[in-house]
Amino acid sequence: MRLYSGPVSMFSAKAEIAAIEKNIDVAVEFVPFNLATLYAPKHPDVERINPKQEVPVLIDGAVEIYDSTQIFEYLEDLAPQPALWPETLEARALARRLEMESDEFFFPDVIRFMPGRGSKLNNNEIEDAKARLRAYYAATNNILSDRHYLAGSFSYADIAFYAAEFFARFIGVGPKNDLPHLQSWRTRMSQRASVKLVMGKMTDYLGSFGIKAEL
Ligand SMILES: N[C@@H](CCC(=O)N[C@@H](CS)C(=O)NCC(=O)O)C(=O)O
Repeated sequence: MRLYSGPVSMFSAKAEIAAIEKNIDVAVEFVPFNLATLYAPKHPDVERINPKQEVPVLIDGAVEIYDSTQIFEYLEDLAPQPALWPETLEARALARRLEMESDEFFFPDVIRFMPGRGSKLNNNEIEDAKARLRAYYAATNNILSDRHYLAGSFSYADIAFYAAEFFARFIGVGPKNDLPHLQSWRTRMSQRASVKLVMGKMTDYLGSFGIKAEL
């Protein structure tokens, strides 16, 4: 199995963490990337397989897929144990909802603050995005007030939000230190071997450019 990834691709990190959690051997290959020109030139396999020309892209024999959430589903079908969607219908629905919201609602606001992008926002847009992020952190802290993981058992929802929140923190729009359940959850997550390995690589990469990131 080959996973095309990028050294600061949080979507690819999601896929790699999930594969490790499932004890699936995966060869991770970084596509051309640098902090100035980003993802250029495109890797030929990424160009061929993903019409959006984004990583992650996964090849497993005849299977060629892209998109971190699609990859989650494939890994779950391939290696059902340990299960990374919760057991009950309700908890599974919640995990899927939170996984989607992290990718499609939370992260797009985070990425607005990437250096080079923020300058395109006017003051109102910046304040609105910051308010949405604060609300998201508070809501997540509430969810975690009676459980160790977002949908009860450790799931893809946790992997997705950890990767996105890591990104938010290193670009300076992470949560304040007044959300204890969120903080405990992060500590719990950062102690997982999969997270240490994958996010540790990203931390080292960023550190080599003087950018401080922390698990
Ligand atoms: N919805 C996609 C998003 C993937 C995505 O945005 N990938 C970024 C890197 S994290 C990318 O490859 N961008 C290519 C580009 O900016 O040219 C997923 O979940 O995999």
